[in-house]
Amino acid sequence: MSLRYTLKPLALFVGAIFAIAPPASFADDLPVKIGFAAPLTGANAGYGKDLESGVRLAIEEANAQKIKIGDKVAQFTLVSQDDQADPRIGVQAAQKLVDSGVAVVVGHFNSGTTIPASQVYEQAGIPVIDPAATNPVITGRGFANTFMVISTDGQNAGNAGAYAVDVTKAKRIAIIDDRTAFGQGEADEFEKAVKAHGGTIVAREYTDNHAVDFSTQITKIKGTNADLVFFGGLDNQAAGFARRMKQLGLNAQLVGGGGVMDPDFIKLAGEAADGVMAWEYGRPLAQLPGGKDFSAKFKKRYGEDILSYAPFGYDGAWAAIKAMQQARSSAPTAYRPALKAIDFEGVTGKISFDSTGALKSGASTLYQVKNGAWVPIVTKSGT
Ligand code: ABU
Repeated sequence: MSLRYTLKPLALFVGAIFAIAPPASFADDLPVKIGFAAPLTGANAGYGKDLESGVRLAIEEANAQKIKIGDKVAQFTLVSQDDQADPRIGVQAAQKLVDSGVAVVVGHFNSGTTIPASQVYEQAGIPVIDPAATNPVITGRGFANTFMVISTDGQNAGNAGAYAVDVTKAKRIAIIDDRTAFGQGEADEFEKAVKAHGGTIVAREYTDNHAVDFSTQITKIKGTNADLVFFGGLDNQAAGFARRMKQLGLNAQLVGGGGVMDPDFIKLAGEAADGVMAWEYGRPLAQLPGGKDFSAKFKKRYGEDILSYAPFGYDGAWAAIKAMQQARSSAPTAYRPALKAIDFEGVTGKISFDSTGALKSGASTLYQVKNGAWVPIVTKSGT
């Protein structure tokens, strides 16, 4: 046998080894999947995509910084699921994320999907960091794997109720909600606070989150001579409600809870937007130390402005990354204690959790539409 024939199989074998073995730098990387779930289609898709953009930005930055987890450079990848704002699909999306081996989930957007989906994560032992859903039940069940980087409606709608009585001095308060876990939840918190501050509720009406005509409820509320109406629901319905209030001559102060203060409300409500108030979670981004930089970074990356909750998605992803870095592990059992004890200055403010996983020191801000723009009026700090 000639040397040529002896060496050929050896060369093929060595070639095959190099073909399948990744370069040393990749072999030393630690792949870490970060799950994300929110509505990416349907009426709430704008919120979901905005949140996803915030999470992706954090992941891209962490990869660029070559964050080390233990001795390895972490390679974070985003695994997204569209929960369509539907509780049943939300549970399926959560199970798909768990099955795909994510180390953490940042999500969801709706309280109605987050409440059942967080049970799936709890059973699987995978931490979920909620960047947007605000029903107090989310962190009220004593789950070890549920964390919130946004204030709850106990704080936000609670502030709204106290302010309506103590500062606006409303004497006859009406409430309408969309019967979702979010809208009804915040309306309940608003009502509790109004009553605790000695205010009077003259009407408690409801609609559903697909309704476009609010004539019946507005006519009833008008009949009570209400001077302030709280709307528990999201921006597009609140805009329709504001327009119809004006058409039917209900001259009361309209106040929204979270999810109303976004640019679409003003576009959709037109001139009926003027004077409307809304309570939003956190402090105005432009007033926070990293807020302006974050807005500029977001615009440069995506070519558009932040819609609403992207900064919370960004902070949620960084909370997980920092916890893994500190624990030197991406295994949930190993990094969960570090996540519970996390304490850092995010773009939305200080990120640290109380014993239930809720954001410590969450704030909320009252905005009002003036000359076609949302203007911050007052910020209430959390405890
Ligand atoms: N928190 C604003 C809207 C999302 C939700 O809680 O359903």
